[in-house]
Amino acid sequence: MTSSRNHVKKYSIVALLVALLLAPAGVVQAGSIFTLSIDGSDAIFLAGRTDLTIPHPSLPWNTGTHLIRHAGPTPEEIQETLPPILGVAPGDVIRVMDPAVGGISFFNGFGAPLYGPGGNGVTGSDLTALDGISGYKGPQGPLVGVFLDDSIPSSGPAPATLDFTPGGLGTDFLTLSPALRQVFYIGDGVTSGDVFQEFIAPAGATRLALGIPDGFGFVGAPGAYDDNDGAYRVRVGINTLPTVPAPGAIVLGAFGTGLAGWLRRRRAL
Ligand SMILES: [Ca+2]
Ligand SMILES: [Ca+2]
Repeated sequence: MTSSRNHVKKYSIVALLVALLLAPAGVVQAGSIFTLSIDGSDAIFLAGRTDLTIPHPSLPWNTGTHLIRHAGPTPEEIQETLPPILGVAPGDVIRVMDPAVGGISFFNGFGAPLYGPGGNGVTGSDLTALDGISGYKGPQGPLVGVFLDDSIPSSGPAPATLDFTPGGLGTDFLTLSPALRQVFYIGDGVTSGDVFQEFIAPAGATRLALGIPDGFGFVGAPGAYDDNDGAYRVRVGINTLPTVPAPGAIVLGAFGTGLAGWLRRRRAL
């Protein structure tokens, strides 16, 4: 009897997966939660740039598309990385949880000061666009996102730069509907009242990239990633509230490895 019930359960799961796979594009799916590790090298301005070959850290970028680097070697000699990407559909509601695990260094030298997804301050960064990806204006070095379609954002014009300083949108909005290729502040994912902020995927969106906006003094042309080190972990809910994973929860693939590290660090706190 138990065995038969288990079979029914397995078939139900298979049926659910098949239904999800067969669902027409553009239909909002049931919610999913992901754990992502964001590295200091995850350059938001390289979102979706699978056309690029990122030069060795000891070399400058060639002419054309480039991120500015330090003139000489940095202690870290970090090579920029393409930011991690999640699949989304138009109308999806994205929420992000900051479980306060890890931190990112933006300056020469390893370790402190380390910043979490909230970044530093409420203003101080004003970065220009790179090819098809918009600029960024707001707090220094926070977690940011950008929605993409299936194309490579290798050419402009980039959309307008959103202003997340107190004189603009600020960082305490409840809902935000950015355009494709328009970099947006995520921060720690909640308002000052501890309410999850909602980021709505625009028409045409198939992907969401999460990363870091950096530049010399956090101003001007994007770059200065080559002295960033460290990482932090966030939980991303698509059409559902992100939650802290329960110990022993079923996890799949690389996600499981990340979760194991996350749990280890939690226990160490
Ligand atoms: Ca830096
Ligand atoms: Ca550093």
